[in-house]
Amino acid sequence: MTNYYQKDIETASREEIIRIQEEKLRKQVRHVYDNVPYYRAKMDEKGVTPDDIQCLDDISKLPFLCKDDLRDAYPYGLLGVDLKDCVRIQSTSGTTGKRVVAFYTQNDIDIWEECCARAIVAAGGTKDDVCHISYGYGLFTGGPGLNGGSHKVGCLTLPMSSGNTERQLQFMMDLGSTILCCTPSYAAYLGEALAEKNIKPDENKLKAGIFGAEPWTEEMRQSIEKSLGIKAYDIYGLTETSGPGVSFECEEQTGMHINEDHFYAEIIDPDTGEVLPEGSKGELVFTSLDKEAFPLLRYRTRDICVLSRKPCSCGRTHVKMSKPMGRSDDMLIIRGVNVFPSQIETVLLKEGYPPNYQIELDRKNNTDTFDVYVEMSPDQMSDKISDIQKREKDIEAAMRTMLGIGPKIHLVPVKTIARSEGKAVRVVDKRKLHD
Ligand code: DLL
Repeated sequence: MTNYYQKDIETASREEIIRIQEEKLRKQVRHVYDNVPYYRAKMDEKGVTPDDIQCLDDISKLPFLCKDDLRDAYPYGLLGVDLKDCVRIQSTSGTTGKRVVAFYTQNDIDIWEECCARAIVAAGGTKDDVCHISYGYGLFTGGPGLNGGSHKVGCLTLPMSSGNTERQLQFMMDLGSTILCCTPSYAAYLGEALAEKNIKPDENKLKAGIFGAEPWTEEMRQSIEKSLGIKAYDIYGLTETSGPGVSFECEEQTGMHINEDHFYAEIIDPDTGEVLPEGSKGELVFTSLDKEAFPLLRYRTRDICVLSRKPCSCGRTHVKMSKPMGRSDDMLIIRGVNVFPSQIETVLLKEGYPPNYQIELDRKNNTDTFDVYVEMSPDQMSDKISDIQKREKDIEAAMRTMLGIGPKIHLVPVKTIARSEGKAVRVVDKRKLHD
């Protein structure tokens, strides 16, 4: 039987969802126009007033917001309420440029935590669970968001934060963690660390994992499920829209339900900005329908995905987004060919390698070089150079078929590639240094 955290709204009819969205949208556009001069100027420039926005289709009249706007308006320019009414700040994990700083009222926090609670319940969470949270705490939204959601569900919450793998494993085993929340790359690492201690997947009490904050493939899902003996669920979100819990997977695992009573999603052509019909692949754009402190309208996420309204066997009626297939700004262009790191991950896991790899790009004699360092598992290690060389050639051929371009593969020994406790660093692009 499917459990829901907020059944009425999670299974509401389409008419009801549209009614709620339109009502909230009208109010939100007015709120933003009256309280956020930065966005009001953008609306004025486009000649749109709040009265022009009556139904969902009217949303396309509104201007977009993108990361550059957030940088221009940093830190307070997009605030929708007085600072004294805010109770929290969170920020992105970005390492370049100015970080995005997001603000929350208490009401914003409550809604955010409810969204995370929906995700935990969809992954089978109840108040009988021990929810082990290894997302980073602090400015990053992962730890605080899932922590709040876990409290709302009534789980026994273990605020582990990331790092100190030894202690993670000890608490997991001693306290009987049943749900693990962290990045997929850290989940893979924890699985590896358990195996090194000769702890078999069925010796831990974990039943489910809620993994997100970075792209991961179906192959990676299977590998984590096997190493930890769990069912692995995806969760998506971004700091700009509050954090994790914008969308989450249910037991059907054919996409993530977007919490449509709080976020209105559109797919646009990233080049022209044109809104695309359902089922098209394009850039995901979100309008937060009820955020008070940081109410972004038509925010361009840069994440490329597809939306689907096919009925779901779990009974939830909210639209589903596919796993992000990449970001319009982190798609790699190598010798003119578009490559997403996720395609490389798919090939490697299909070929039986562990999910530890790093892509290195450089430019020599005006040509891109494309190297992929891939770790072998202990049983793949070999003393025979010819064995390794053959395997490298096999992977190169599989990559060429998938990508249309062949990287140079370097098989490296176990533990050569740095493990990540948060988001994994998959790409090192040295070409930028020479530009
Ligand atoms: O990563 C929020 C989060 C925390 C989501 C914990 C899920 C779990 P940011 O640091 O602002 O926020 O990064 C947001 O990460 O635009 C996507 O490109 C990427 N991302 C987030 N979740 C997923 C996912 C958090 N499930 C950016 N799959 C987003 C693929 C994801 N990419």
